Amino acid sequence: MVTQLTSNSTAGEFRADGLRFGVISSRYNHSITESLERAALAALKASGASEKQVDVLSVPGAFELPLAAKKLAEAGKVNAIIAIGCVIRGETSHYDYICSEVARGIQLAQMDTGVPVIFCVLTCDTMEQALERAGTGPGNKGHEAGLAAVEMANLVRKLHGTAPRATKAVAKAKTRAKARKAGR
Ligand code: INI
Repeated sequence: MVTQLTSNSTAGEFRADGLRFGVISSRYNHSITESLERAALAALKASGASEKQVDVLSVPGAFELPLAAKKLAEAGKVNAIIAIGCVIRGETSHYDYICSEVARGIQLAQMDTGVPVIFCVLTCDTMEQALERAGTGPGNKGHEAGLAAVEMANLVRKLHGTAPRATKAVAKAKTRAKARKAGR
């Protein structure tokens, strides 16, 4: 049977049943990150995740998110991770280094491990901008990150489920073709 790669069949679902999540929050700009964390946890809960299904960790700043995410992913206990941080542009180039390394590191962590790591790191010019993206309501980026985590966890689980079957089917077809050639 061919699985249709349409948005209906593989775009993932928004149910958290049977899934486990990791939430890693940076303490830097804590007033913002705690609001993002709250919204992410609320989105997980709204998707059906109980507290037992979610591990919450904390790191000093956004720069530490990639390593923590990679280690958590490698531990093999979660289906998706939400990496939360807030970097605000200052007078120096520190901001640019942190932003690019965090984005790159998070992407590497998910590509190396196969565990989705959702990028919930605000990169803002001002605290006002950060407050706008971490306010109450669905505009909060933590909410978006929670939903993305559930969707990606479902999608990866689904794709893992179909790959071995597809591989087996191809192997069987090859065996049959060989047997036909050999006249058996
Ligand atoms: N960490 C942040 O998460 N946000 C920032 O805005 C920030 N600034 O501006 O410096 C920041 N710095 C700390 C950094 O993430 C590391 O924790 C630190 O350099 C130790 O490695």
